[in-house]
Amino acid sequence: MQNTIVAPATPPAISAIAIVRMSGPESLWIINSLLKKPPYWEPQRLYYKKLFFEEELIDDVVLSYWKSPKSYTGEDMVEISCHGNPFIVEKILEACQKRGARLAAPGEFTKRAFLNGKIDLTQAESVIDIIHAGGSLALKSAQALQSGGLSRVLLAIREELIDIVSELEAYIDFPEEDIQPRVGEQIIAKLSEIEKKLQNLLSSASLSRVLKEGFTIVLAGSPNVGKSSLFNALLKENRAIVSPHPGTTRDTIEAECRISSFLVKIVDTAGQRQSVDEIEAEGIRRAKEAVKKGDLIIHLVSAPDPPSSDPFVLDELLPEQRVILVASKADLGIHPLNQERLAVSVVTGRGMEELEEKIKDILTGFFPRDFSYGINSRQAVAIEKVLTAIKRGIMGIREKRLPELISSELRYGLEAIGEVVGFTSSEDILDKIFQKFCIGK
Ligand SMILES: Nc1nc2c(ncn2[C@@H]2O[C@H](COP(=O)(O)OP(=O)(O)OP(=O)(O)O)[C@@H](O)[C@H]2O)c(=O)[nH]1
Ligand SMILES: [Mg+2]
Repeated sequence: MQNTIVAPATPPAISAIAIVRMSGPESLWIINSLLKKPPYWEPQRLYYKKLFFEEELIDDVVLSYWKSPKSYTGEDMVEISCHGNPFIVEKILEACQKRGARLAAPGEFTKRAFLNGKIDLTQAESVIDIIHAGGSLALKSAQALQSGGLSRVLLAIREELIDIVSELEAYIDFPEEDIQPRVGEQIIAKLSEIEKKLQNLLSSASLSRVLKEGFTIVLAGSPNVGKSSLFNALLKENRAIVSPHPGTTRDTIEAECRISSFLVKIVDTAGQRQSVDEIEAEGIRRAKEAVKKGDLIIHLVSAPDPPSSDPFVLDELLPEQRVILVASKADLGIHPLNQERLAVSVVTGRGMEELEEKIKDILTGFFPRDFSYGINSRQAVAIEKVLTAIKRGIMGIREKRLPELISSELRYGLEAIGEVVGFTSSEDILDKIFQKFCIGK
């Protein structure tokens, strides 16, 4: 752990500037060994220097020094900005390694920051979310976690739990005494408050999934109603084959794009009809699957035609699923029975803005007004454990169990909170978290 690590912090591509980072006690010594005349280092200042390895010029670079503990990792760090040429980056990495640094593992800088107490585990996890955020709400959520939003809530709960546990454990010295009913009621009230807060946190887990993976929007309807045409129009790219033959789309086709500030995955499906063709039948089965998994369904009919009964899609929607009813090909006229639907034409562009606006409104509606961040699945599993402990605690008091039994339930809850913020974390959990990172972060 004490050794010095080095890694590129920028991707291996030709660019204006590339950055190499080094962290560990030998950082300054190593960089000095690559300079003709090392400067008098002051932390967080920039130095313009020529970098050499054994008399050979590597590159003109800008260097900065971050002195322990005031650095990202908490250790001595040096950052080297060089010309954005992967070959130069390679040379710098090689030189640092020959002087004793070792190539960092993915996420090792952030892991060191965690191990050195610079950040807790939820903050470390948020770093990867910040890097991968695909929309402004996802970024906002990651930033709230980064600033310790989740830890603050959990640590406050932890304090309250510790108080309750010590109150309960005071009874252990007086085995003949029961918990007074009034005290029991007070503890139940406090635990119920905590229960509510935990439930709130847990309900944000599914939102966090859609923020990261994107909302799934599925286009569904009978053959030839213009699903693939709308798919292409939403993507602003000619992805799916469009043809006047009903049954053109066989397989489901997915593509990612952004609508407003949301990352979305749009799925084009095979038109729903009774089919004799084996391949088309499979496509229709897949379309139904896709509809079941969609966060939002756009159901299309052809505007000029009388609506045919379309038993496959609308009847199978889940109650929590949201639907936008669209009448496509509106440039060809609108049948009176389709008047209620949103009229759209990919030929004239009619209704496209309204459709995107509607999608945006529905996606925004998935989030509570005061939405701040979404927890990830690891955090959700541990918070679930805290919730179970709290529920058992409440039950224990109601059923007048021994105070030490109740307090030991609550102690499980404390442990699980420790798991989330990283007070107790096994090496495999850390490995699992940090291996998702990129090298150099
Ligand atoms: N005039 C007009 N024609 C359209 C419009 N949208 C689609 N079409 C035409 O309708 C036909 C069918 O369009 P597709 O997008 O392939 O329909 P689909 O629903 O994907 O059809 P399947 O894949 O067979 O289920 C094509 O000839 C399109 O050019 C529109 O807005 N206006
Ligand atoms: Mg199609």
